[in-house]
Amino acid sequence: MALTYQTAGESHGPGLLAIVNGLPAGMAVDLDFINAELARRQGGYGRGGRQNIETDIAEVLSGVRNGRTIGSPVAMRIVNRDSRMDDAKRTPPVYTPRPGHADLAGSVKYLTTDCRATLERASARETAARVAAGALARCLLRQIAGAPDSPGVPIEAFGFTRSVHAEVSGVIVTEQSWRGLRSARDASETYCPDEEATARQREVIRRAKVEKTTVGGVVECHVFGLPPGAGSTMDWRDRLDSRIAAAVMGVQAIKGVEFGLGFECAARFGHEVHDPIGFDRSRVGAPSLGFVRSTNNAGGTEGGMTNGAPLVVRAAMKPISTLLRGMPSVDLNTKADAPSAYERSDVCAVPAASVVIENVVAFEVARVLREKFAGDSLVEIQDQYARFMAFARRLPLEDPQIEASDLNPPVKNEPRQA
Ligand code: EPS
Repeated sequence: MALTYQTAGESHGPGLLAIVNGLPAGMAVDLDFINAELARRQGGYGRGGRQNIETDIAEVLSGVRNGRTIGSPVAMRIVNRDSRMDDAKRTPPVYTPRPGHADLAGSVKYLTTDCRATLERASARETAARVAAGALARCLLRQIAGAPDSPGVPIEAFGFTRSVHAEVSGVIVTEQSWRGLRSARDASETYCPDEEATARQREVIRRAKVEKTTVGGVVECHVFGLPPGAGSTMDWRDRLDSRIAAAVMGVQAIKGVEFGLGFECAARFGHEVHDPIGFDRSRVGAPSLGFVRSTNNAGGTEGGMTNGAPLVVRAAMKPISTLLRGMPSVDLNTKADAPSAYERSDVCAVPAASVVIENVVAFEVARVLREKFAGDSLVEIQDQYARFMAFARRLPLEDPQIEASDLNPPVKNEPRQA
């Protein structure tokens, strides 16, 4: 069954909804984890006043019984405390579109000069619902390798702020270091696991605020514990990298996405780009099956599939388009020049975007794993996962059919009694 999600809701409407379909039955739902991710998304230096009003908590409306999924769609609701969309005084029409926002294109699309309806849905408030969906899918990632008789390594995602404006952190993230870095990230006001870079990033955000402008940056996400072979090379729509790119580009204010070395690989020779393949017998039990790469320029994906190395995705976020200083624009009613509208907003939402990207990337990973390891219940999926890993570790299989029956003895068909 396909793992999918749908969100609904406006920034100043009554609330947001996320509906996740295709989760197996029997999966433990860690609501504390989901809510911790929602709280993290609300934080970070540079956020505006809205986050002092909201307390994002996911309320599960369906699909869960006694803390476990039952196979039906899981609907989650996040209430908007600042709900006032129908109050014309507090939420007036907007006639001067903000350059960089959905205002102009959306108002023309819906044949109105009021940008309000479009901007309410275009608002990045909606990312709260995507974080809830992604964090729910991460419960599956953490349990998929957990077959009772052969427990494996849980699949974990780790996102952080790489840069704000030109203030870049050189921090190196590895399979060994990421858990420690996660604590450093959580102690950082910009969600960057590098104290010195955090101070520089904080300063550039502060400066942007003083100058009544906004600032963007780059966020990075790593996914650990992935086996090779998830995703597909057979159809461009099923490639893991194309799905992740679509999911990441679908996040508000994201203008670019890259994997591993990314755009830099275009300026290098082949031998300087491709990651040499080695084999380490002592690591056969790892999710990578013992295949080792001295570099990870591919970012963990080759041919649209995981290759056993950690997935590394980066996304570039533009500065938020609501500027206190305004930008040249026109009044859509009169067509006369007028500065763009200002509404309370964030100066920088790069830290929040690192949480969003971490969760939307994780959802796509869960989606391809769900496709490879089918079944209606978690135990079936865990069993398939363990079986696949067992086969892969035994490669080369002499005759896959015989090997398969070896692992799974066929049920004998007794001749029917007359
Ligand atoms: C946003 C404008 C601001 C942000 C909002 C995204 O909202 P408001 O106008 O109510 O202050 O705070 O983001 C969120 C509310 C959120 O939870 O992330 C926009 O126009 O995109």
